[in-house]
Amino acid sequence: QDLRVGIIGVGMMGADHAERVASRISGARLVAVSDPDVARATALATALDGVRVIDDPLALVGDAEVDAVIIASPGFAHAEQLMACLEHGKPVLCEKPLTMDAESSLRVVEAEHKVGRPLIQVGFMRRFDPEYAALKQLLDSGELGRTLLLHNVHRNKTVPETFRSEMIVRDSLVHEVDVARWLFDDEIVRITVHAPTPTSLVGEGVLDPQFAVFEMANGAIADVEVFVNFQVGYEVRCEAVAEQGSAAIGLGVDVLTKKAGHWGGAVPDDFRVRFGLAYDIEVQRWVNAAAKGEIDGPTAWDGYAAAAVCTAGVQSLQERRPVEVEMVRRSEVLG
Ligand code: ISE
Repeated sequence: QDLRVGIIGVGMMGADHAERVASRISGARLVAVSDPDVARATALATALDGVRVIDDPLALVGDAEVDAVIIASPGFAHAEQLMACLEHGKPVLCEKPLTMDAESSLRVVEAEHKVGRPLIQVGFMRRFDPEYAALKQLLDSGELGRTLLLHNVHRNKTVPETFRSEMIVRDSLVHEVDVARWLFDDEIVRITVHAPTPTSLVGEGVLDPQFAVFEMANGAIADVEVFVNFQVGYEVRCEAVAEQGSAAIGLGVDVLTKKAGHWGGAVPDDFRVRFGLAYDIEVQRWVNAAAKGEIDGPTAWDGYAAAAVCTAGVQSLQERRPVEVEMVRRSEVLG
């Protein structure tokens, strides 16, 4: 019996997941979609066989024919939709950010804890990217000694005009927040977000690029350049520096081509290409786990921790100073 999946939000990412579930994921069937843009949802449902449009996202969550939910709506809509999934006891894969700030994320973590079993998986897909996974494995093996530093680069070709300075922190930088927590297996205790004079290619008041420094509880440091209007294409790199060596991923070394006086390779346009395989692996593993009522990936706690760091990050950006991350202790909430 296939897992019957409903998707809330069929913008860029939701539509990508819809296509993925409908065509590439085994053991799952897309049965319903919901989007405030009903025409968009209807067009998508019509193109795929056997998919219903349910106007109200909360009705989709409660629908008897929906076993599990993918939330790909904008971040501000997540809290309510996640709570509904918990009420109905339905496994959910929620795109990042979990919610818009630390407080609301903590409420989600607490509500899930009351349910008594993990139902929420957060869409930090980089953990499933074969390159990142290999880096994690290498660092964990101890072969390079203790990891001291991470250098990260995160560039988008362009973003919509609605993507303001705070979104650069909450929607883009948040990935490196998760990567740093995951690779170091540690919490971030302080964050500083610097902003050089912005590129002239963004709207008034948008701070792009940004340069962030994360200080880990164990004393390690990660730096990140985020530049979401890079113009060239989508690039994500990470270099770990350890006591006995370094390791880098995301160098884009694919097929090196020489053509008409040039040499090089392709730069992808966006994350759907660069992380296509990561999303496939993420969703397949989520489906396999959800069929058993489980999750298999970043948890609501990871979403909360990332939200707490981003809340401090936005403050740092506004006040131009290092900001301590305020987080409750894990044992206080989860026992
Ligand atoms: C987007 O929302 C994502 O989540 C991508 O993974 C990220 O790289 C991009 O910067 C965001 O705009």
